Amino acid sequence: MQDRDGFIWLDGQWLPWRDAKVHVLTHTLHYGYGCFEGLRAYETADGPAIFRLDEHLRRLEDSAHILAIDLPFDRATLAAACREAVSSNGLSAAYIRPLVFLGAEKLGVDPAGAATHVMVAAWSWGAYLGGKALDEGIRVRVSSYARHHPNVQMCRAKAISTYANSILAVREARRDGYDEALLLDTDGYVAEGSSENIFVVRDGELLQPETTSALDGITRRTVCALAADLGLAVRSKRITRDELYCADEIFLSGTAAEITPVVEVDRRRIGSGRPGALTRRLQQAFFACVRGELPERRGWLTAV
Ligand code: PPE
Repeated sequence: MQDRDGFIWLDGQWLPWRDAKVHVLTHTLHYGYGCFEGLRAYETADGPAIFRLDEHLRRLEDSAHILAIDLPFDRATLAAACREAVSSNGLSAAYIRPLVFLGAEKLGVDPAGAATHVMVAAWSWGAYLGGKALDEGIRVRVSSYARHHPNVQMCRAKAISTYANSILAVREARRDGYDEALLLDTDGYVAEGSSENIFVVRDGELLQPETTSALDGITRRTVCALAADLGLAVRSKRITRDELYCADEIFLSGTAAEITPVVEVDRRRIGSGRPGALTRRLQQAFFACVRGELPERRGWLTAV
């Protein structure tokens, strides 16, 4: 990632890509305390536009607030940095990464005295789970690791430290020949993928887990709204592992993963073993939406 041309925003300044560095004694590098966002800009008929920019920045503020970190920049400044990260790097479509971290002013677990820093970078990032994932679906395994209990790590914050758990899970899954991991909560109910929320379809009904141990995903909220547009209600409930096995359709939602069908869980075929009809409809609505083709949803796009 480091050896590229372009510009990265750090603490209010645009730096040449290769010069956007931190010291090895950076607090967040040692203890993982900080938070981030992931957004996408899509190509639309009116040029590149960022999808749900305001919602993502609001979640970044919420994440910082949960971690009791004072953000040194307001939403308008960060919004401008996100837009410019796309335009100044000449991107027509992009993944955008704002990150809040604590600096190298001091070490020791208590971060008092470490300054808060914010960076924003953008680059081109294709299909997150591989080229075929969106069309053909993926194979997942239920992880041997549980997702965080809300009193261990609060999952409403998109905190850097929650991702060590995601990394353990995804590495285990990939080593075992699967594409992605699904994590249960500490009570044994379905929580989320290592970096996606999950939806389940059974008998025409769209179900999702409650978000106690899962990120309150913005793509998840988008899916709920698009389902409502199609006349479908989404029900939030506790979902068990065997409900997954008996689902007609399963899909994952996330900014990076977009809408990825799941065709196998723990070596059990889901539905026909092909992406389901409802998954396809929601996928089509989603891509139409992010590309600005749904007039009633253009308000979710911010021109770059
Ligand atoms: N759960 C987790 C744990 C998660 O990381 C993400 C996003 C989601 C749910 C979906 O949230 P949303 O993007 O708001 O719909 N994961 C981000 C990080 C991916 C990465 O590898 O980095 C993302 O998709 O941007």
